[in-house]
Amino acid sequence: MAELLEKNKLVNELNKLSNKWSISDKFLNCKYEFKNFNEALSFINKVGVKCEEMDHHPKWTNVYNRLEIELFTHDKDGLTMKDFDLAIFMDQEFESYE
Ligand code: H2B
Repeated sequence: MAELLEKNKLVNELNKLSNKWSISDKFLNCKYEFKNFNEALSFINKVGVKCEEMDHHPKWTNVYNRLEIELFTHDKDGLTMKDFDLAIFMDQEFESYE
């Protein structure tokens, strides 16, 4: 089971992500913007498969071409490497939508 990350480790991991990510309270947040709804939906479907494989599920809100994501490890009530591993995967996937 992934462990809660300490403050200095959080900053270190955040620096590895695109600048679309930020940490607020105990959540890792991101806003992606796509060309249109279809692209956003395609991203959600692709990343959704990975989430299921990882057994780690985001809270996300889609409005047309925008996708707001909140990552958090419920079992630990905070952020763990699972959140950052998923965030890196999302950033890599997003590159093909830019
Ligand atoms: N997703 C997220 N984001 N955090 C969790 O702690 C979590 C999850 N736990 N998906 C998983 C499912 C857990 O409830 C199951 C039983 O493995």
